[in-house]
Amino acid sequence: MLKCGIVGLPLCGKSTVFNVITRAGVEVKPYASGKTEPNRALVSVPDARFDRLVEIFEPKKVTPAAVEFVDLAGLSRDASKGAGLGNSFLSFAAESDALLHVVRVFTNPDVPHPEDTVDPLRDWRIVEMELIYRDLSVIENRLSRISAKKKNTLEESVEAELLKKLQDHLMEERPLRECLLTDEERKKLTGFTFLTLKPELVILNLDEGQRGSVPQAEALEAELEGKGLGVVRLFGSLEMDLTQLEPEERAEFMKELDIAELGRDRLIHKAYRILGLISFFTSGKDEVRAWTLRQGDNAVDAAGAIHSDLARGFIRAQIVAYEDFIAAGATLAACRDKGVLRLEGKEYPVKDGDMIEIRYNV
Ligand SMILES: Nc1nc2c(ncn2[C@@H]2O[C@H](COP(=O)(O)OP(=O)(O)OP(=O)(O)O)[C@@H](O)[C@H]2O)c(=O)[nH]1
Ligand SMILES: [Mg+2]
Repeated sequence: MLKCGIVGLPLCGKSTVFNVITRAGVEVKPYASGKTEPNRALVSVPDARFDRLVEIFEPKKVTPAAVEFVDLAGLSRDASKGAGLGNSFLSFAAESDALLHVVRVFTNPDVPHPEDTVDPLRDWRIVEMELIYRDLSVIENRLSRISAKKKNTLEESVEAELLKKLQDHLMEERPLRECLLTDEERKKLTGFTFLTLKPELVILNLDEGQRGSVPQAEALEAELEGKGLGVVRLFGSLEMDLTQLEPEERAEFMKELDIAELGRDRLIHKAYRILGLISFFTSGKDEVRAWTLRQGDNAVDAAGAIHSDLARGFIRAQIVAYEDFIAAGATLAACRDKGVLRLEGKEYPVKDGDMIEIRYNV
């Protein structure tokens, strides 16, 4: 299951954003000290194509694609040196596939700010530095373990060389995602769970009054754009209230407040995209299901996602793109007539929206 960890300074609105995304209704209050397990929830990825397939096949069972979101304790300045509650939660961030980084833009006099003033760019940098320091300490530990050995294998020497390159990069206060790495080097690093190598989506948490030009938000947006990081504006508190309403009531309320679309759907889509994920579908009378793969995965990976037997006994994959299926009249027979139903081999790179049936023999 793919995971998104929610990070940010204390009291920036992480649990609020978690509730917006998951509709879980977790209590919004300062993270209780002594709490050792984060809030977690599975979220179905909204997908109009999937909804359409359900209408067409009228299956007994429907299973949309899902991502797990994890609500962590706030990271204070010096968290990596043990300050605050957030440090012990860095391990949960490390096991995430991507980070959602919440930054406070709202000015609520009732909610104290750990740095006293509202300054999104500064706050984003503080947390980014904590992530960098944590990666540095992981590298230092590993390097000292390697150098403590009397004799190193060639593999260890190569690894130490690579880690030193990353260390130099981090020492310049730059995240690892900005470090040029070959595919081979990346492969060597898969055993590590570097935080600054993970895809990151920044969420600006605004008050509903903060519309149009918000100079403080723009300063951070400009910085992130330069770095190629995704950023989304969200009215955290307002959207959390909206999640409590019935759909009709919600629509009415949104009209009154002049809100065109829910930030929630936008956010989930963007999170899915920055994770580099794609969906493929299996569909029939029994079940319509959306499956998650990484961009670049092939037909055998798709088979393996469904069941290891299908990967082992893989013969061919029967594939039609969702758009072609709909255009052909939404039956496989019509797709066959039009020649848009194809048989593909193991190496076929699966595309977002492929409808797949695996032919196998075990
Ligand atoms: N006005 C306003 N208040 C907000 C907004 N988002 C969060 N708050 C308030 O800020 C306080 C903290 O919100 P949380 O979502 O608990 O923040 P958190 O980051 O999870 O806090 P910790 O887990 O303690 O680090 C609550 O009182 C929220 O009601 C917002 O968009 N606008
Ligand atoms: Mg919280």
